[in-house]
Amino acid sequence: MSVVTKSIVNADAEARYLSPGELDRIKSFVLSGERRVRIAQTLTESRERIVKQAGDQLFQSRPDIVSPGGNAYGEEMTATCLRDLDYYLRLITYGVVSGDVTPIEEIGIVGVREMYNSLGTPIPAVARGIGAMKSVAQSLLSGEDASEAGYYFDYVIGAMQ
Ligand SMILES: CCC1=C(C)/C(=C/C2=NC(=C\c3[nH]c(/C=C4\NC(=O)[C@H](C)[C@H]4CC)c(C)c3CCC(=O)O)/C(CCC(=O)O)=C2C)NC1=O
Repeated sequence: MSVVTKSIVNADAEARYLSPGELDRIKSFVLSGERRVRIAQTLTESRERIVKQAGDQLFQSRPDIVSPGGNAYGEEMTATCLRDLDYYLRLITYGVVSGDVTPIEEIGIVGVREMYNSLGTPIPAVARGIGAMKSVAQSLLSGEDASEAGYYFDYVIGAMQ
């Protein structure tokens, strides 16, 4: 939910106008809109490159996961692993656009530890893959945009600790 939707839900629950504080937060959300959309566009346009380069970095630093017995061993499993990275990049663009981690949390974080544990997927390696996507993505963005985007990557990485 964006700060706009959230504020309206809260205000209407009390049948009141939006408070000055809420209007201030909405103002900064609106003013940062162009930047957030620009970041999401760059991430979306560069998604293949970001996922591929991050995957290469991950498999170089953790060759065990793509070796026999590894969770991402074999063409199909490796492709599924890259697909998961792509899923998280997509969710990160949702977060960037809405200025809120809630969509990332609801779609990709709730229950994720249990899921990966049941699949035998090493969670620290997933976190490392997200970290690699972060550095590739940040290399494609200007300073301020890179740090804004970094916040959402860090949120996913933190949730996987
Ligand atoms: C949008 C929200 C969402 C997420 C996050 C998601 C993840 C997800 N990853 C899965 C599998 C998987 N995920 C991985 C990922 C990896 N293995 C590794 O060693 C690496 C560290 C890592 C890649 C970075 C692999 C290899 C599988 C297949 C495991 C198997 O079938 O045994 C599965 C099981 C079903 C399937 O194969 O599709 C789910 C549900 N699905 C969703 O709908």
